[in-house]
Amino acid sequence: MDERYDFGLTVIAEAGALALSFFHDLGSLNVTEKGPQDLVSQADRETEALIKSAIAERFPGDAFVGEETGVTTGSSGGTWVVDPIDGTTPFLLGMTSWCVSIAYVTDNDTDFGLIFAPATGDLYAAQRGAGATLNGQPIHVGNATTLSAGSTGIGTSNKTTLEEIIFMVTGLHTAGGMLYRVGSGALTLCYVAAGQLVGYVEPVINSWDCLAALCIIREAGGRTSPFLEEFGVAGSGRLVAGTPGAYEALEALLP
Ligand code: LIP
Repeated sequence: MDERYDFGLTVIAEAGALALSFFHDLGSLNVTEKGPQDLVSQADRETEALIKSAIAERFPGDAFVGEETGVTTGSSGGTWVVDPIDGTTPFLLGMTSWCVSIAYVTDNDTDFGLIFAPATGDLYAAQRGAGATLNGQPIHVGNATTLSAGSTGIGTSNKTTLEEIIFMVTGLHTAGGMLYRVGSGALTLCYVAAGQLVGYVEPVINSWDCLAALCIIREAGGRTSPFLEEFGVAGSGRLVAGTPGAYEALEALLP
């Protein structure tokens, strides 16, 4: 496992450097629409290709799930779950809130999660049972017991209904909370791990957007909904994560 963790650290640094080189030359990017408000560019595709080919070369028996290339089955029992650029919209707008996200899963549990935000240089990392770090320093969730104690991240995408948005925002406002959103679910979840947000909720999020960050939050002392058990390595569905004391209030924000 340590071999894969160390490899993950190397490959996320390389992937982040490649994505950053595209970020510094946004004008030359070929951008297409996968759906309403859902963009993809050469940067997403080439960054995923770099990660996927490095894994296939080093661990040919491992399975792979990536936002841009879908599922590649394996024989080892391990699966890499990758979002090459989470926060594609802020990335394409020249904003810094985007990241590379890599999780490694065995036996229906996440062994480690790595999230690198190249534009700021921040690396969030956690191995199951070993705690969570930001740039090598331990991080912990906050001690909020109510939503009014701080801000809460709310995720939306073209899969979110108007009713769900109204329900979440009404609940948060009624509870005295504040809404926080920067366009990257993975990175916002890391802010929960670092004690900067009370929690995060999203009615439908993809595995590649959240599995790495959920491992980081749990290792930082937070509570998360059982996303992997409920939806699997390549699934999507509801997500609740936050401080243990505010978890139930966060859960009540989803219809
Ligand atoms: C998106 C996230 C967004 C989240 C969406 C979606 P993308 O990913 O960053 O914050 O709410 O569910 O997954 O398209 O930027 O990789």
